[in-house]
Amino acid sequence: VEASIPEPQRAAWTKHQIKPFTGQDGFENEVVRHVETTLARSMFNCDESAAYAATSLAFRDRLILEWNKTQQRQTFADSKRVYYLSLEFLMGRALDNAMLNIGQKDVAKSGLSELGFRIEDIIDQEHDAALGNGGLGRLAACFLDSLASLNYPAWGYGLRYRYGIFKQEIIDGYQVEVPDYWLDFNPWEFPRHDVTVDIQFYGNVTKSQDDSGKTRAHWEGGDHVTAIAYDVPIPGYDTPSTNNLRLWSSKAASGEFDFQKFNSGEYESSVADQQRAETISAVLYPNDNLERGKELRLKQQYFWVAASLHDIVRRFKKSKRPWSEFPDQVAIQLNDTHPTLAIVELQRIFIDIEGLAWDEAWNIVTQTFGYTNHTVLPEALEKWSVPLIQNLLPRHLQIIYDINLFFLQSVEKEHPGDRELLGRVSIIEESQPKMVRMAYLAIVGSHKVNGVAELHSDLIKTTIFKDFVEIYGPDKFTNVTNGITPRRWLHQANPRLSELIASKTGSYNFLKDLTELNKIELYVNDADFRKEWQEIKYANKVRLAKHIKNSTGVTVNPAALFDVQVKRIHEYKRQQLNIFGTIHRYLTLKAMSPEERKKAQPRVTIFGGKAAPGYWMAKQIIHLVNNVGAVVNKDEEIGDLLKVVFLEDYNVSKAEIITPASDISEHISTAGTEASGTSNMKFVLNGGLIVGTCDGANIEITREIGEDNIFLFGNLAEDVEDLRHAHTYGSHSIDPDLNKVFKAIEDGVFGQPHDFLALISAVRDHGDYYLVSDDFHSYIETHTVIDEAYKNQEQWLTKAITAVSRMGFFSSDRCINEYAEEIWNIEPLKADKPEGVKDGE
Ligand code: F55
Repeated sequence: VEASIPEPQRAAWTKHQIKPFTGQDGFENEVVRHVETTLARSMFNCDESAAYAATSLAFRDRLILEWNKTQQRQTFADSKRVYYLSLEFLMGRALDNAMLNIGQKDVAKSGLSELGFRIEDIIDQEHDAALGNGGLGRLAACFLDSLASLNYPAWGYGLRYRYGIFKQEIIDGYQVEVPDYWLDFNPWEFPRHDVTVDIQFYGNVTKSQDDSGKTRAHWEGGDHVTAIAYDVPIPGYDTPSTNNLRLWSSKAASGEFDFQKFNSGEYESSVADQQRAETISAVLYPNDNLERGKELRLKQQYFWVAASLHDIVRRFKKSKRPWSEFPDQVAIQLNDTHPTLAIVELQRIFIDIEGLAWDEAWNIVTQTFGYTNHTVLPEALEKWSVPLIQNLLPRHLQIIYDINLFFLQSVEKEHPGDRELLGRVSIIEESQPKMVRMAYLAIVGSHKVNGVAELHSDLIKTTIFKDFVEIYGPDKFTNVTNGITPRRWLHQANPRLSELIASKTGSYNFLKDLTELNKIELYVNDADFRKEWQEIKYANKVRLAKHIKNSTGVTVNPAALFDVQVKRIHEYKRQQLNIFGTIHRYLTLKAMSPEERKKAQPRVTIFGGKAAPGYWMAKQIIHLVNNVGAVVNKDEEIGDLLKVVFLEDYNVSKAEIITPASDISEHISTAGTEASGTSNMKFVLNGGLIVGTCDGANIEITREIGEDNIFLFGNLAEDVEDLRHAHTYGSHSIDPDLNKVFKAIEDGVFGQPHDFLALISAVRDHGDYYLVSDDFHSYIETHTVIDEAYKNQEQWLTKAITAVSRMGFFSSDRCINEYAEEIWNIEPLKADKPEGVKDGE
């Protein structure tokens, strides 16, 4: 490519090469230029939203220059790339992150100030990019940050939803969903109208024989939709490397057919076709940990997977290498089973389009893919009905059957006569209708399968994927414990703490090697350090208190213990345990004498999180929290001793305010149900302690920070099955303290009890699947221990500092390095330093 540009032209291009702005002056120059030309405004009508737009455009220009260089470098170096396929990227805001990663936030701050703006107000103008539900989507976003920061050649592939996760409003205590139209002004994406892929649906399959007598399948007819690429630059921290997130948008294929329709007066049906096509990328499905088998969702999956695969194959073909080298150039990671059709699509491209033999193709396919599992909950394991796939993707169904046939033949060979085993591991479930088990297809089509925390990885090996460990041996299954990016979750969310840590560790290098946090343990007894630490936590609580006041009207005392549970609302995450415990606290306070009350620890219990729109029980939990808040918060007898708030519309940018302000955060899932959790890591990294069950990454956090620095409670995963069995077949007695809570609810203390009866009967009458009663006593007791521990502020502070100093392991950088070594086999590709330039210059 490089050699094909003749010298004189090359010289002209080089002479006019665009240089990134430098210094405050250069930055201001760019802002004013964008205000006056790109936005066609002036200093007389530049409001905060225009200032945000111009600032973003100034930074976007810089990012795209580095993006170009990074992509050229990767192409010339011919290096292996990893492609992270995820239906969700929960990115949050981009401007603050871009400024910090490029190292120009100070410049922007003084520049904006000189132009008459406060940088915080400008940052606050940005609409979150909320293309995800929760942990799975946010993990993908943290991974992109780490991949770029560590200089790995990597692309993300996703869908450009017109509507991200809905905006949540709380009206009369109930959740109301409002559409999140976020694309009105999005300076962070580059439409690539020249990068398109034609995507086919429906139709039928015919067979033909080629000259050598081999049969070839042809997928013909059906509907066609066009995928258009939108690129989002992903800057690394303190490196010029800028990776790419490519999001696909759907639009009607502009074929002759439409044109004819249009001309023959069928204007309306031509517009309808267009709308049908655009529906594919219109909206993010708002369910977390639930799969509902809707055709549009399957269309989304295939549309995105097919566009991404064709893009990857097209890029590989430019290298003119033989197909056998495909896995040396390409690693593809499947974020859960949502992109599993990629396995089938690549096999189809190889055998139907490129003419490879089945075995040769399949060998390449399995070397290319890795699959990450994020859940053991049965209702979240994807299954697609055979008739649905047959209709939408007829050729893919044939290939799935062939994959299954060859797989079952190989199993039969190793385990002759074990028909039960064949039935259990078959990719096709023999139900009515038959179903395709996507996790099994993902396992069979990948060379590595990983869980996201140690307990979870052990559980998938011993429960849902046990037979596959038997078949493939244990080495195909591995663990990569999740991590979070310290750039966003410490440096950006908690700049003062980041600065304090830098002052003691000697630099900001801990943001690149988080294990350097251990250096602050030396200062755990340093009086000045401790004082400053405490002041920072207090300031963060004051900030959150203001947010609470503004958004809910409730006044909270920043000196109280802030107890936070923010995450998607789900019975397995047990917000109901928290609110029952909070009611118990209220009843206990009410029963106290004024003397006793004086000794009680003031507390603010903070909830936040969205319920899937169709998840009725989750919505009842939100309603109960709000009703309890309404009663407790106006009870003058209780005052500051207890406040209960539900924060509306929890999202990434709100998490950046909430996370640094917790004293305690709750990670209280029924043991064995939360695969990892990642907000647990964020809270501890910001100097908050955890109350949690022995579940997911809580266990590894405990191992790292020490059991004196975490409040664990409740039954263990290994006992859950027996307890559930006992509920169903033995006598099931409810914890007496919990019964008092139920009685108060039933007596109408928190409003009309009618709505809340289902929450009570789930525990009392329907087997208490999530073990709320079994863990209630231990939960209440642990909170009493927490109250006492918090009264000893000095000891509490020691715990918090010690915990932070030991959190190095939970960086997503560590996590990505493990994927790179164990699964992807890729190396970083650094930009060469210009000759004669030393580090630090
Ligand atoms: C979204 C859609 C479907 Cl169909 C299924 C699941 C989801 C989803 O959002 N899952 C999710 O967030 N899973 C979480 O992944 C995190 C990252 O690995 C884990 O920390 C967390 O335990 C797990 O629940």
